[in-house]
Amino acid sequence: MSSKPKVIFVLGGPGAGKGTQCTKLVDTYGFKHLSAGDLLREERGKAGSEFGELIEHHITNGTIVPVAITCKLIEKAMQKSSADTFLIDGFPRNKDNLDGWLQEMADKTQLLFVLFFDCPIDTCIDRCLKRGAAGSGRTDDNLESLRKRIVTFNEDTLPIIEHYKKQNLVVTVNSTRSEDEIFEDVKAAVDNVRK
Ligand code: UP5
Ligand code: MG
Repeated sequence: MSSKPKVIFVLGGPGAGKGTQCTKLVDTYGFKHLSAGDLLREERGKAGSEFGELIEHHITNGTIVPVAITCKLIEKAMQKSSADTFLIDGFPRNKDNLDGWLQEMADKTQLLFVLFFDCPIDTCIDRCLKRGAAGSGRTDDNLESLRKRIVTFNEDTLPIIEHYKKQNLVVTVNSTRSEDEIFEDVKAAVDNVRK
């Protein structure tokens, strides 16, 4: 058996429920959850970070931060943890991300599968706007940023999901239902690869 850290990529449009379902997976299986977006927001907030402005620009415009920055943050966070399985949430989201991961991290990890939360655009927008109205503080929970995030998802991230579908590595979960109903499918997907 491989002793490399195991990885599950978690993908889906903005507000599809990636973070919500990852929290449930952490509670049930003890995986380590690494949201690439959270890592970038944390780096943006660090005093003196040389990447703060660049990250903020990409986040509000719904575009994607260069992989060298994101991949390094993920690698550092993985090194800090002793978990054997990592949920990498919101990454890889374009070809630059995928190429960077393949170059730097693929050999050091074992990809178990890609969990794809399939969510209609209207639901994505609705959830993120509600979260913004409830005081998320996220600079991209507004209609203007959301429209851009959706375009980026359709144009740049869907091809990555297609790439992994060709390798039979994608489990698609309909994420319009209740959190608990969705989680039943998520657990089944995880249990299936751990058999
Ligand atoms: N909610 C969740 N599930 C629900 C359900 N079943 N029914 C009803 N409501 C539900 O959920 C969103 C909201 O919906 C919450 O209020 C939740 O309660 C509710 P959440 O679980 O937070 O969804 P998630 O898919 O995690 O949404 P998020 O907004 O985080 O997704 P994004 O992919 O847009 O955001 P992320 O943080 O990953 O990235 C943000 C930006 O960072 C990107 O646009 C990009 O600019 C940058 N980025 C990079 O450049 N590179 C990266 O690798 C990653 C990010
Ligand atoms: Mg999230």
